[in-house]
Amino acid sequence: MGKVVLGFIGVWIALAVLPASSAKAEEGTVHEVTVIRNAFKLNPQDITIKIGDTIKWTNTDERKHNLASIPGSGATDELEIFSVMEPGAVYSHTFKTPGEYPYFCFIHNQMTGKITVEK
Ligand SMILES: [Cu+2]
Repeated sequence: MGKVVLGFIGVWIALAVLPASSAKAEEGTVHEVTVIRNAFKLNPQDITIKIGDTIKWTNTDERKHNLASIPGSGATDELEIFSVMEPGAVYSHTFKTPGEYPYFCFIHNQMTGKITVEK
């Protein structure tokens, strides 16, 4: 009877501890993309990452830039990338599906970029 109780406690402890450690293992790399000041450009413009990685955009410009997926062109039907970025704003998005994600600034259409997500 005592072993059963100890075994039960052991399983309970394992369940309590495991979610935290597996969540940590799923964390990917964070890649920085900068909206360059007074240039209407992204740096880097094209970037290749792995599934589970995060892109962190920072708007270093003094004007607002609205980043969005180019409709109908991404690896998913979702609008994966969407952020109204005020000056100084930071926007992060984690990619879970492999493929290409072209995006642009929908105020300044010449500002284009692409995220490629590899398995
Ligand atoms: Cu813009």
